[in-house]
Amino acid sequence: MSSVEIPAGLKELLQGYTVEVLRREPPDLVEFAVQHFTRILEGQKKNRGAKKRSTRPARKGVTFDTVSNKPSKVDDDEEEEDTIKSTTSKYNRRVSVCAEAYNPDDDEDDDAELRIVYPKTDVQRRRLQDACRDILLFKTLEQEQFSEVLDGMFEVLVKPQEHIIDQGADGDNFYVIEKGVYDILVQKGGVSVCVGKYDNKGSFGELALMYNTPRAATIIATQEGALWGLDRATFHRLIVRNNAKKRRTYEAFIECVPLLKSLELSERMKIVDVVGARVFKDGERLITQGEEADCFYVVESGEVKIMITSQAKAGQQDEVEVARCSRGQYFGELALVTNKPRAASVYAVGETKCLVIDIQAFERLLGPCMDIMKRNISQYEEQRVALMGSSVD
Ligand code: 1OR
Ligand code: 1OR
Repeated sequence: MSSVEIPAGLKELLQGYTVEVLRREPPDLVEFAVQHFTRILEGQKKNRGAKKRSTRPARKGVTFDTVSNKPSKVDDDEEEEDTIKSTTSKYNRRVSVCAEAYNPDDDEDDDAELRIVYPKTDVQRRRLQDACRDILLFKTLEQEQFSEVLDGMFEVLVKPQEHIIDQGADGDNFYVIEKGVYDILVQKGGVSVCVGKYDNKGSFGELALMYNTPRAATIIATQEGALWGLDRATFHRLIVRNNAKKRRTYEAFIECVPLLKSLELSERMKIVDVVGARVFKDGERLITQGEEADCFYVVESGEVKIMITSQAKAGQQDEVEVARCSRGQYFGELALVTNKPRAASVYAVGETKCLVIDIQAFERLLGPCMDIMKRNISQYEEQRVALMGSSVD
């Protein structure tokens, strides 16, 4: 049997072309192919020249004029890089793109990269920024990378009952929710079970892109909604690569968080992949008693104080400090475990940095630590009685 060797780069080259065809929907595929590959060739030539002048790796891209749909150059003095400008199309969400093997330390050849910019109106950009403000995956990005993420996002409007993601499918995009409610369904014993929902905030679709795995759940819109998508290649270039840095930064810290000791190293690293780092000013409130919960915290530096409001005599409200947490300790688990509102308010004491995990990742990754958390939770009641007596509500 004769064997055929596939030349290095062929797959990526053809996939790049396919992705652009699906995005741009050109009327003439052959003419578009000529333009597409000519631009790549020119980009490579230019890049080789740039490399001779500088040892800094340069990213390469293709430029589209949004209006004429013709290629045009965008000068970027600083970066010497070209940019794809492209409008969104219905195909953006369904482009099935390559399967990069997951290797966070893999420093791919930047030459093959395309930087995509979806032009946005001021109003769209503001809405996008609002939607992305609390997205944990973006919380460890440098400002420049974050701007590139925003540039690369495209708007997706969805209808009730629309399947945004189907379990088992290939991963195409990562999504940030602007509005809408989305059910999370997982197949259990051949039956689709609703295991949670996203309610007008959050993000999903990162797992298949991070680990090169089939989609782990089905996501269905329950009402009309709006999402912002980020394609696989851009997600890989900006988020997955940043994860490699995140792992190096947090590896030592996460190893010494007592709660996580029982986890395998790989399980701890999966937590690092999805955490966000947030810094709080002295006195800032991180959690408000009585509110709905959507995340869990581990203190990285500084300290927090836990305050309980008791409905004291004559309707007066008294906030009493009941505990403090410092480096390596966690809080915010109680409401997630009991599915109740927050039992206490939490404030930063001095500037405090916390790692934050969203409720879905908490449920997915911290199951093995549940016994420890439940044991500690059972002590809260004893401590409550000891601290505040039985008159507290
Ligand atoms: P994805 O790329 O695999 C489906 O596509 C997305 O659903 C997934 O990324 C997550 O972003 C999101 N288990 C797996 N994926 C989940 C889960 C989840 N929740 C949301 N997603 N679990 C539910 C936890 C509430 C665990 C189920 C056993
Ligand atoms: P949460 O999600 O309810 C507030 O948000 C967090 O404060 C809570 O999770 C715990 O992680 C943390 N009672 C209730 N919550 C406490 C307590 C506590 N301590 C820490 N938290 N008590 C502790 C006493 C040492 C009982 C106080 C009356």
